[in-house]
Formats: sequence, structure tokens, C-alpha cells
Amino acid sequence: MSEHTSEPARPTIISPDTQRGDAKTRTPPGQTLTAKWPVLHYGKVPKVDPHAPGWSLRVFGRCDNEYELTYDELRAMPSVDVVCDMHCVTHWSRLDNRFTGVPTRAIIERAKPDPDVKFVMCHGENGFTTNVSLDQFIADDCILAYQWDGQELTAEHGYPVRGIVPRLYLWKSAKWLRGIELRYTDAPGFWEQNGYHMKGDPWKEQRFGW
Ligand SMILES: Nc1nc2c(c(=O)[nH]1)N[C@H]1C(S)=C(S)[C@@H](COP(=O)(O)O)O[C@H]1N2
Ligand SMILES: [Mo]
Repeated sequence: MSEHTSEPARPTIISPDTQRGDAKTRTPPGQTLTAKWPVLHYGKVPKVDPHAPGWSLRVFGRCDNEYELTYDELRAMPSVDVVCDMHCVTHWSRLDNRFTGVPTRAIIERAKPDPDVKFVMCHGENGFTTNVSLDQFIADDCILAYQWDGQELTAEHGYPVRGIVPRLYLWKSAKWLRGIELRYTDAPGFWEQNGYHMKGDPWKEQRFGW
């Protein structure tokens, strides 16, 4: 008997936007499909060792239970597969991606957020930030992902862990994630301060402006 038979089955969640129909119906306005997965970010790819002292994933802000996870603790949490499409504001979309990771809802609930928390700010390495409404961030298809297509994320794509917020433009999916801040009020993150939209719904083409 395989040693894997006793592992609990990992649920697969198919993002609602991925269930809209054929490739054409699933492609938001102004987007072009790509088969390759482009790499996009500001600055250099950080070299992150999640087992080095000092690395943690921190959940903090307006809540009763701020906490930090080591990488092993994160990897030990119940995980799901999410199948979703990626839409970059620079007009490429890539359909049918399978990411593996921990549901953001579980990450947020553990912090016991104040009732007035309405937004999160995701913090990446080197000061990168992006803002997402709490509702969007705890949707069923939102995860902190560490694998894509069954392989560990590469450094370029956000190793050791990144946000995946499938229903928004991909800049809302912070690579090299280090913290999630719970907030009462919205505030622009890095790209938002540089003109990108506060919400970023690709179906409404919320590319620029507030
Ligand atoms: N830490 C960090 N995360 C980031 C960015 C960044 O500059 N820094 N750029 C965003 C943008 S604009 C895009 S389109 C996606 C690209 O993800 P990919 O390189 O895996 O395709 O990452 C997002 N996450
Ligand atoms: Mo982007």
C-alpha cells in the first residue's frame, strides 16, 4: 500500500470566473490569452529562505490575535487546490492554472479580526504592498499559494508563498508574501499609489484610477 493512501484528499476549488464557459467567454475585455506564464514585478527578485531565522508570515493589525507563522507551520495547515485564470493589467491572461495553498479565510479567521475590519493590506518582501477588500480576500478561491501545477513556486513567481486573488487583476496577488494587515479603512498599495485601481476587477476593466 502506498504511504500516501492515508493522506486526506485535498479539495479542488474551481474559481467562479473559470466556470463562465469557453476560453472566449472566460477572457475579460481587453485581454489576450497567453500559454506561457510571464513574469512581472517591480524591482529585483528577492532570494528568500523561509527556513532562515527571521522569516515569518505575520498577520497583524485590527484584531484580537495577532500571530506569526513559520514556513513549516504554514505548510502544515490544511491546503486546497484552486483552479483559476490569471489576468494581468498589461493585457495578458492565462487560463486554467492550478495553485496549491492555504485558504485565506482560515488565515484571517485565526486572527479574530475586529468586526469593523473591511480591508487587508498584503505586504511582500522589500516593502511591496497591495490593498484588497476583506470580502474579496476571504472568497473561497483565495489562497496563500506555494505551488503551481504541482511544483514549488519559482523565485520569479513568488517563492516561498504568494497571495492568489483570482477574481482581481494579478497585481492584487502579492509575491514573496510576508504579512497581512487587517484594516478598518482602505489605503493604496504600491501599484495603486502609481495609478492602478483600488479595486481592480478585470470584468469591469478597473485598470487605472480610484
Ligand atoms: N511582491 C510583489 N508582488 C507582485 C508584484 C510586485 O511588484 N511585487 N507585481 C504584481 C503584478 S503587477 C503582477 S502582474 C503579478 C505577476 O505575477 P507573475 O510574475 O507570477 O506573473 O505579480 C504581482 N505581485
Ligand atoms: Mo501587473
